[in-house]
Amino acid sequence: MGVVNVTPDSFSDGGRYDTVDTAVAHGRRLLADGADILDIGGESTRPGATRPLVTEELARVVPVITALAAEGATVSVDTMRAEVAAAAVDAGAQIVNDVSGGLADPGILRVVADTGVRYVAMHWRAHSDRMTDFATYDGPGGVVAAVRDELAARVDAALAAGVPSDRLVLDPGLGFAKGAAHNWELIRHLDEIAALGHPLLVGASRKSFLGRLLADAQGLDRPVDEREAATTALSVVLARMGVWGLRVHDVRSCRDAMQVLAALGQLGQEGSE
Ligand code: PMM
Repeated sequence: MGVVNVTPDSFSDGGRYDTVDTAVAHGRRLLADGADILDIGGESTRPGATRPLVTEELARVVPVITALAAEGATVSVDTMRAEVAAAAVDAGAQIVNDVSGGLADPGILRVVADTGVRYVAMHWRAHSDRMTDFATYDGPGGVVAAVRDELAARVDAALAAGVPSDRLVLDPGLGFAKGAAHNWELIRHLDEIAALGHPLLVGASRKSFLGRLLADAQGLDRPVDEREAATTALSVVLARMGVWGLRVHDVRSCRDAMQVLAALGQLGQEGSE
């Protein structure tokens, strides 16, 4: 899954594709690089970000989705808002990727149920301007048990709203109300999230826990655009763990790595998206 952030302020690529033309061109490049899905979003969720108006979000994503879906791309819309999800599906999106798992705007679950699209429910606790206040996991089982149980509750909410079970994909939400140690712990124990019985999507690409891992001798985090090799290494590990989808910025290097795995017979039958 290739990322198309139509935003002025995303942490990794904010401002690079924030017009319709640059975003569509970027989407085409990701498809040429081998993306199976384009994830198109108009709201930055980097820590501390403030939210755009609904009208702004709609104006950012709808024309880009319309253009790329018309060219045959499988599009997911990265949104927490029911109104944006509905307009995106009208414009041709086949997947709703909701980083809040239905908590930010519960009406999104009804949109998904009514339209029959696939739904990615990510683990989330609060909007980006406050999420670092919620990065505590003191209960028994720590972060893994908490994320598993909170995702199970989102599955229940989606099913109750009429979303069929086979339309659900789950995501542990790396970096969302989680510190670096939480992210690594979740990756190590991803099988416990997979045990909920739904395919998994994971977004690790260029995130700050990789910048922390690769910090220099002065303790300065590795810059965002120099985390690609670590991202690719992690993509290989995640694919071998059997995840359904990898949400990445550099599709080409991820795809190359998947081809190496496939050549060695080490990719699951469905492969990773
Ligand atoms: N991460 C970001 C945005 N959307 N969606 C899902 N399902 N999973 C993620 O981990 C995720 C996401 C933030 O990263 P970005 O600013 O590079 O888009």
